[in-house]
Amino acid sequence: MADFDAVLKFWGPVEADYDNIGNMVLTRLFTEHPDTLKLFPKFAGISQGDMAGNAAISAHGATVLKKLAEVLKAKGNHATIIKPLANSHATKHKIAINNFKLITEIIVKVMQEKAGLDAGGQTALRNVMGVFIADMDANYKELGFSG
Ligand code: MNH
Repeated sequence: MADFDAVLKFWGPVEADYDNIGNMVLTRLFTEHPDTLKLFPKFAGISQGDMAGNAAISAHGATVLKKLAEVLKAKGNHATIIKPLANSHATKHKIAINNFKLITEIIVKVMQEKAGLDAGGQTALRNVMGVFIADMDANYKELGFSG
């Protein structure tokens, strides 16, 4: 089975609860990698203990996961989805590529816990994110962003 489909097989529980799963992904990213929080000016001042119940974090987590769903459902034909994303993350948000590797491992763990993502699904998700990150990086290089 193609990696995109192998991940989509486990997407139901994520899709059913974008706000909560999205919050879990970002809260865990900010907790395990505190420097990533500094990249989000709009979340400045939110303490670790308040993250789980923070509506703005839930809303942004949902935005990220919905965009990831678009990428998964495009099954490789994602150039037009990735281009504006690379543009904003390079030129506006200034997010170095390594951060996408960090969030990949967080999404793997959260989907393992909340969606039952099994070993095959975890490998498939890492593969999909590897392609996503390589394509983001190619766009970053075109833009001259060294991240
Ligand atoms: Mn990210 C905004 C998708 C990973 C930091 N991100 C957005 C937006 C989408 C999005 C959609 C809103 C539209 C836009 O500005 O382009 N982001 C993703 C996806 C992944 C992702 C699909 C990976 C999966 N983003 C990351 C990572 C970081 C990050 C990793 C940093 C650690 N993103 C941002 C910041 C914004 C943003 C900062 C702007 C937030 C705001 O102020 O509204």
